[in-house]
Amino acid sequence: MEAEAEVEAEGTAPGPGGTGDELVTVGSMSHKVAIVMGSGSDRPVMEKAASTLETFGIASEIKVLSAHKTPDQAIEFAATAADQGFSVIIAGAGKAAHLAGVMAAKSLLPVIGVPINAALDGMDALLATVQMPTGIPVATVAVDGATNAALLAVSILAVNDPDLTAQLASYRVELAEKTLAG
Ligand code: RP5
Repeated sequence: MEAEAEVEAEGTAPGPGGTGDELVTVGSMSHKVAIVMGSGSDRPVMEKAASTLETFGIASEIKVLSAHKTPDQAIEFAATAADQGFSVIIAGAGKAAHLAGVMAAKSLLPVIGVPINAALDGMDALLATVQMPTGIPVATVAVDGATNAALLAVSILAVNDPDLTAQLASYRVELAEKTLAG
């Protein structure tokens, strides 16, 4: 009950349209991350974001939405993502990759862009994702960098979540140990 009150106070409870069933409680906080991609062909890369979030106990929902093929649905999702209880949007797309930009244009949530290598070694998608005009930022990770996108989402969510911060610190310690072990 106390935890519920805290969640409501923080404004992270699901809004209208969100069932709440997908939410996973991390400490006293609940987080839900949206993972959107321009095509089903992006799924093998973008599923790494979902699995990374899962290791931190963070719920995610994967959706295929194209800035070009399903623009109305993409815009509708971005415009309602916050009300659906999402705290961060991770958007992956290849080629002329406008999906992350469209998400950022229609949502005030932090948007993390993943350029997908679908052509030209991903350079086309990298530039399309990272070169946002001033005022509408997309935090862009490396080509096919879905794992880092998830870790950046964890960092964002951890700012007001000490338990998640502790998990992230443990992750970094393990990473250092693995690196030193060669
Ligand atoms: C982009 O074009 C998608 O994000 C994908 O990376 C790429 C190829 O899409 P498909 O032709 O496989 O649908 O829109």
